[in-house]
Amino acid sequence: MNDHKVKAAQMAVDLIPNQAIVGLGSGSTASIFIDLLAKKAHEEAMDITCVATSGQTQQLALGFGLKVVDIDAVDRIDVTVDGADEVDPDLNGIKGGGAALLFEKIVAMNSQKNIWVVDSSKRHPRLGSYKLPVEVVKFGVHHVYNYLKEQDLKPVYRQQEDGNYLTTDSGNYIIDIDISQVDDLPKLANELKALTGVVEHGLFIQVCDVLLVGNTGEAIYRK
Ligand code: ABF
Repeated sequence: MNDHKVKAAQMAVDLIPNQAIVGLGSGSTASIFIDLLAKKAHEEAMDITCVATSGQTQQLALGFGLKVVDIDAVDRIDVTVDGADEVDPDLNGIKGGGAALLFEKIVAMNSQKNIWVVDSSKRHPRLGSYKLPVEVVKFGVHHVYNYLKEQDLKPVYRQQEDGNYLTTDSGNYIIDIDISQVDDLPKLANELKALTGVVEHGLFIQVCDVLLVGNTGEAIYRK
């Protein structure tokens, strides 16, 4: 296990109160968080209810003995702990490298507090080194692809190892785009959301409340 990820995950576990309803992120650091949360909940007989951001996370959490319920079985989510692919100084980020961006965003937008667990390699002065995932319904996907290409966003279909297009938990495709030359990211976020066929994108603007950086031990709060 990567020590930096463990440290960030442990810092997040320390912020989870008893009786919390917790959103569980996806990805490797979130998986460590889930492991450590399950251990703490067991040792301290905590009453924790969880909501998962992917099928994989749900299976993992259930395997660790956590109580996982459907998102629509709860009226609130107190806090969500998730990873990120890239984070800027304002705590805006790119997520979705694991193709779980849609459920990650639904859980995040319905959470009172969002904590991201990263190491400092994820921190960049501006977003765009990492490709931005865009989740698109299968029907008519090539028209969305062509549009993104016309916009010079260099779209690439996300593929599985067998060469087939990757399909998300919701049965959609992912197109990764290059936003390194885009200056107005909130505008791009709105434009992507307005595109027919686009279900969601991985730009998370003003969503993260607290960034926990494993290798430096920093807790950075959004201003
Ligand atoms: C998830 O975690 C995804 O959005 C993201 O792709 C992934 C990155 O995290 P890690 O580096 O911890 O695997 O939240």
